[in-house]
Amino acid sequence: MPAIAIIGAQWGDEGKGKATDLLGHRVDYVVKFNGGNNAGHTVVVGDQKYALHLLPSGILTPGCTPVIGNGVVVDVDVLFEEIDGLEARGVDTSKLRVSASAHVIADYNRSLDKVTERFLGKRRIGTTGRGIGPTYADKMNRIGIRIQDLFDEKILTAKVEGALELKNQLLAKVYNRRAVTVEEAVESLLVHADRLAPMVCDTGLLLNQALDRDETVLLEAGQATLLDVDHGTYPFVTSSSATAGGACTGSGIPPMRLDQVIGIVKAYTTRVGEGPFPTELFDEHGEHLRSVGAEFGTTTGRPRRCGWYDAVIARYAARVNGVTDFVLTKLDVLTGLEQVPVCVAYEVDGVRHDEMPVNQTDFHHAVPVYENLPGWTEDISGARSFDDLPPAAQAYVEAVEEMSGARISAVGVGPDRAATVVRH
Ligand code: 2SA
Ligand code: GDP
Ligand code: MG
Repeated sequence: MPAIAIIGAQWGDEGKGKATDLLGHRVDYVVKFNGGNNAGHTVVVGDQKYALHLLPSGILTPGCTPVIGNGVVVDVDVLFEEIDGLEARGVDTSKLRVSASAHVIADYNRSLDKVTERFLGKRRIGTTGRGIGPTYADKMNRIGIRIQDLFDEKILTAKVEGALELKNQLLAKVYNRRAVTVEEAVESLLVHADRLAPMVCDTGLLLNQALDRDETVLLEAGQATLLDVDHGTYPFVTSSSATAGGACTGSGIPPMRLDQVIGIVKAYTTRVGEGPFPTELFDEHGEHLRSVGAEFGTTTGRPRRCGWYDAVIARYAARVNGVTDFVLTKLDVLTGLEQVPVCVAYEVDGVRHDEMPVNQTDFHHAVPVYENLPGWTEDISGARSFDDLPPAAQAYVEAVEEMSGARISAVGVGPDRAATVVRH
């Protein structure tokens, strides 16, 4: 399988990091293609726990080359903090390659993200405050700073001047903040330039040449389908393309070279930040999922909103991404529940919807139609084959598979790399 994409099928935190890490030993390159250090992937290897943000999860697999693709926005300070943190724990990061065309998160965009959220008040998005939105806005506005600009101070200064022209007006006139000087912005952008230089290359060329040699490339999404700027619950989304299409634009690998799209889907649903969430629970069941599932942001520590599995969303993700296989994660978290409701459709103003309503207002009013599936009490964390699962857990997996539009190839039964039931 030369090119495989791993995509989040819900609102993120489905366990993409673990899935990527699991496949790591079979692949030559792992590519992050969207987002930045808003992402948080927790990977557990034996008694070691790693929280990755900007670095692709493949960095933990010796022999695998991690790549930061052109679709990523890079906070260079965070990049080196993360590299130093991993090196201190004995992880070799020397193979890392960074796209010359990736955009850079400047200090002023980090500040703008935070100040905009405060300014929006009740209309805030609930961003991670990492400067993601303003940096992608600059990219689309064609006033962004790219990695390659960091190696020519004259060009960088001219670009920063251009970027700050409007921004300083906004900061001063709307947000009542002091203006940022070109000199201070350039100085902070250049802090790590020398250290960064040897890692930078044309990653699109690198990856296509690897595919020409029949090597395997794994494209790892940050965030997820419902947070995608085009296909998500806009405006409560991130600012990048987190779906399979984004895997191509964010890496330079053409669509016809993608062989497999793996959708990662949790056995229930979570969301962090604002925005609609039809199956959200506000009772003791929601509390159960949050505490047993340890549902707290990997990047910000925010408690995640929790709810039942939503098959409408899963079918939507299967369609938008062309999912060939699902990995159903965190099935163990459902253990002990008498019954497990699963949302099979919505009702909006008395009308049944089997597909995601295209109109955002309808989605805000969607009332889940539930089917109740029997629960199980047996500890499933030691299961390694489908037959090891109790009949009710097997039936849950089969029912969810039937509803969700693609086969479930693996099931997660614990955070550890090994705690996985492989079916196909
Ligand atoms: P941003 O910062 O502009 O990307 O925020 C916009 C929306 O995207 C959501 N978002 C996320 N949702 C889930 N997980 C994410 N990563 C971290 C994690 C989050 C954390 O793995 O736990 O630690 O809080 C992530 N990143 C962005 C965000 O909540 C906004 O709704
Ligand atoms: P990502 O952003 O999609 O990579 O997901 P996160 O790492 O933010 O959140 C997923 C969390 O669930 C992490 O803490 C993982 O260690 C954990 N996890 C992944 N798969 C499983 C599983 O099958 N069972 C349990 N109990 N935890 C899991
Ligand atoms: Mg996460």
